Amino acid sequence: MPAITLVGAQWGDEGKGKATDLVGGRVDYVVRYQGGNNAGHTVVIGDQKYALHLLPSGILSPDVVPVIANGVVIDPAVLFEELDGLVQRGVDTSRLLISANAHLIMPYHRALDKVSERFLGKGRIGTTGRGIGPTYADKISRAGVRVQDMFDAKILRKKLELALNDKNQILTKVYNRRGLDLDRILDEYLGYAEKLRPYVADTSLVLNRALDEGRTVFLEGSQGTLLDIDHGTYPFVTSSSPTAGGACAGSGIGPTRITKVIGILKSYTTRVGSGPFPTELEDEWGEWLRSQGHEYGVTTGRNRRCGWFDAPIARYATRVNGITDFFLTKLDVLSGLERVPVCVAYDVDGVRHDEIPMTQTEFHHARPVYEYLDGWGDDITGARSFEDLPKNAQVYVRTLEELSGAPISAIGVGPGRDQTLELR
Ligand code: 2SA
Ligand code: GDP
Ligand code: MG
Repeated sequence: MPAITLVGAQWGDEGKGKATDLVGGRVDYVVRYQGGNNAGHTVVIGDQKYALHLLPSGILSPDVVPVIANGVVIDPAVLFEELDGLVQRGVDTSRLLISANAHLIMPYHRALDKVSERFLGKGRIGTTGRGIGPTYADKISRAGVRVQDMFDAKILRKKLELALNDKNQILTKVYNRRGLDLDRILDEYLGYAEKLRPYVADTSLVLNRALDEGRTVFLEGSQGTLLDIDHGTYPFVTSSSPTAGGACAGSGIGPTRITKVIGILKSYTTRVGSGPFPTELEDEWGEWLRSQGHEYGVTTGRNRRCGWFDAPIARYATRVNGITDFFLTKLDVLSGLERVPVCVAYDVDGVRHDEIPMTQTEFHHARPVYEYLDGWGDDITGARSFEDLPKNAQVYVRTLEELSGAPISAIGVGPGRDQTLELR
């Protein structure tokens, strides 16, 4: 059986958590392959709402093996807090597997993330402050600390000594902050080691064996395509590869095993943090979308920036991820509009661009070219098939499908598990 990848097609918060939870009943493994507790995935089951930051959304499905793979960065304190919270709510978390190669977020990563953002002032990225960027920076510069390092006190001490030599200099000399104490960090992380040990596995081996045995592996992306370190709106991106290519490196599964790439696409656009956003609405319509769609950060509670649907972005996501199917979410949020603007291209300094322009400067200058579709007044949260949707909503979906370049195979009309229309 195949591996399936799910990616966010915009700037994150498209509804990936709900989509993953929906397939949870049909797959055997759900794998996080990048990012860390910067993610905020919401799953609503009946009257219960779960906000997951680090754990794969599949943890809520009793027959799924949830996996935190090598490409993820782990803050152990957050991991145990999230696990304990679920256990208290009666969720069985014992099946979780964690890669020995995943990197650890250390206290100095969190400190550096926060202090460097403050230092950047208006030029800040708008990170979640969880230490994600500094942890990946250490990984790439080969100075990171991995899960397996926690099981050898000598190695952990040595790695921490090396790291703190450098980080404490930066914290004290560059940012005028207090340095961090090695023994305190060592004690704290050695304390986590024994709690973590039962979960640790060679996850790449486990997943490949599972595929050999005909099981289905679902690779759950966090954040989104435009936040990708390579393909996103750099430098206003996260420090990992949420795009479909990242799923292979982040999990140790070869690309030939992935047969389907599902793009999660919101019926309009949102973004958290700084950076270009051509369809952003800084007027009452932006506020309308925010309140209708409850667009507030799941991790930080920040207001999400809101705008109309942007087709060049959806096309770009189709291209860089090789999307085979879209799951269109939050269609219900647009109910009540007389007409719905859709950005079909950009005007960049007087020149029409049908695709995302090549350079950052051009993208910063991009102004949306809108076409207007007729809206629908009816509440659609009770619709259970495509035919239940008002005609104008059907036209909206078909237009987005055509503009985005891949078939829409499911539509979300509410946050609940049952509020989904399957098209094929
Ligand atoms: P970071 O912390 O280094 O990954 O931040 C870098 C950029 O990536 C953005 N980012 C996100 N964008 C949308 N949603 C995210 N998760 C949370 C959510 C966000 C929240 O689901 O609501 O609660 O604020 C997420 N995580 C990272 C971030 O805004 C920066 O632009
Ligand atoms: P993720 O980061 O992509 O998992 O998305 P978030 O959980 O950050 O944000 C998506 C929000 O939209 C969550 O509050 C979901 O419960 C909610 N949601 C998902 N799909 C739908 C939908 O089709 N309609 C509505 N109204 N809400 C949805
Ligand atoms: Mg989110």
